[in-house]
Amino acid sequence: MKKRILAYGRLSEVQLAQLSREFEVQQFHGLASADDPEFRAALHEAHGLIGSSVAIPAELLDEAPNLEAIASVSVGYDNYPVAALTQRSILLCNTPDVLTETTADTGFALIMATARRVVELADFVRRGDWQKSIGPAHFGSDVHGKTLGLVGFGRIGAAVARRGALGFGMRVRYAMASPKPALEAELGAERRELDELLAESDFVCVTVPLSEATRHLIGAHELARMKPSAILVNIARGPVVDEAALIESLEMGRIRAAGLDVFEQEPLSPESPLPYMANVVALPHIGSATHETRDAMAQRAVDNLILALSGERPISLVNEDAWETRRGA
Ligand code: 8YV
Repeated sequence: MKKRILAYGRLSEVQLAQLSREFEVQQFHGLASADDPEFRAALHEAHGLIGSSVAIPAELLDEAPNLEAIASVSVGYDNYPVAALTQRSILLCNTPDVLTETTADTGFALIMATARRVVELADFVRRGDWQKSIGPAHFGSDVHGKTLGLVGFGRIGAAVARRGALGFGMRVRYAMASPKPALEAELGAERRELDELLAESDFVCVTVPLSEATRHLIGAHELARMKPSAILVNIARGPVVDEAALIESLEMGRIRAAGLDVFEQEPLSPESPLPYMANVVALPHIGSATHETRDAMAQRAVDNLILALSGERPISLVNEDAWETRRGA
């Protein structure tokens, strides 16, 4: 009998057909929450899950006695109860690598857009306010030759740094990561304590994963360390930055601007002032959102799930310990 999987992410026809050859597939289009009664009921029989952007709380696992693997269409796994999954030997798979360059492109787009005030000034033209040659009130600041500080220096942080160092002649500093001698040699990057990096950087780009250790890592104290001319970019997870403290810093002119792809609440609450602030560029979590990359992520998740449910090691596995127990079992 075929194993049963629940699919709640966007998959191509080809990917669905690939899954259907192996499994009984039940699709949930537009699933907003794991609380959905139909989804909860289906969990009882499910061996695998594939999807993203839906938080799976640990309690829900009691309703999924047959679950063997989850293939998330994302690199981040803050939506999953990793310890509880490992304890039950449920494999958690993610999609690193295939989205690194695209997400770094998004980071750089935010660096450029905030520094050169691209969105604000495009709006200025759209409103018909461009009546004479612009002056210093509309000037931005240079990106090339400046100091780029990466908070987190994993795959995506390194890819942003590479763009800065090799494309824009930027000095690269990094914090919240173990020493990376190869990247130091390649990019001239230097490791700093977080406070030092914040004080030194013209652009602070947050790329660290969300965990209890990084929740509100950038708060009022950290923002106060930044130069008044500096710009904060967040392409990681909203809760890594204390949003209330950030709004206050921006309003008081304690930092110059922010480029944000992620927020404490997503979709962003209509009450949030952030999208309406002239010195903020707010994007709807588009980090990896290109046709090519989302397709590659979905394919990686499909491949991970097929391998996991046929007893083979998935390509990208978050909880190695669960694999060890399953293999030993
Ligand atoms: C999207 C992401 O949130 O991969 C991640 O961790 O943040 C994203 O690419 C989404 O999960 C895409 O399906």
